[in-house]
Amino acid sequence: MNEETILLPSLREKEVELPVINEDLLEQLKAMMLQSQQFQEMMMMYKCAIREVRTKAEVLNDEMSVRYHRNPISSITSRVKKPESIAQKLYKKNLPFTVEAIMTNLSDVAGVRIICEFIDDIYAIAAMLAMQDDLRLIKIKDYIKYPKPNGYRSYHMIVEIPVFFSKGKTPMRVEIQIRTIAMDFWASLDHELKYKKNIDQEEEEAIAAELLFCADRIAETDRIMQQIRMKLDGVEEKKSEDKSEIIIEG
Ligand code: 0O2
Repeated sequence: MNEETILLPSLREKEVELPVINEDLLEQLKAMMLQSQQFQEMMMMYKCAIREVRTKAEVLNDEMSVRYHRNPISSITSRVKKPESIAQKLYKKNLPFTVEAIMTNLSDVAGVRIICEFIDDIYAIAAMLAMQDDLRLIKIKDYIKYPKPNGYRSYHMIVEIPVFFSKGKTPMRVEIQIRTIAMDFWASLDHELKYKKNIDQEEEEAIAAELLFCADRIAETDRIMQQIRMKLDGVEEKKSEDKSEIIIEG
């Protein structure tokens, strides 16, 4: 893995305040996007790219469930970014509000979230996806090895996947987030805090501190659960070895 593909924790400090788009302008942009045929087509293309990535993850899960008698993936969710979030991101990056700007510069319009039971499953799924030769790995952000200062943990991959449309093959970018059930549970509560309006700063800081405390406990629990999993796998392996050693006397 290239050094540059790992996001350095210092770059993720919360104090980096980004410009916030004015509500009226946001509504106008959203309406403009929704009326545009080109925008609708682009969103359809991203939805198709999501389907391709989901299928790849489902195939790996099916294969591993037959081979190892357990599902490494407990669930998969996906979404295309809302027009207002796309507009917000373009504005923050000082980019024009065009389909071309979106497709060239935004990597998370299509998002797939893969939820695993164990940390090792995250890395196994990520490696199995990365080695598929039709999938181009563009960027990795390992927020498990390098958690964000607020405690956020997840493994992010930006990939480019070819999708075959009537006009030909189009490479499409998809953001894949892979995390454990516990990390996902934490992230959904943290997400609520992020978007909570009318919360005073003192309370926000107190909740953020509690969330950070929980994130560390969750990481520790994930680690212990992984060790138990490995012990149980060891027991299973031993059992099947013992069975294969049975000598049938005639
Ligand atoms: P939403 O609503 O989930 O779409 P980039 O410009 O792409 O390099 P970006 O987008 O900040 O920078 O990339 P990063 O850090 O990989 O984050 C992308 C997504 O990860 C976010 O999308 C969230 O889904 C998730 N994420 C990142 N940090 C946090 C966090 O601290 N808490 C939670 N709950 N989720 C996080 P969006 O667009 O912010 O939101």
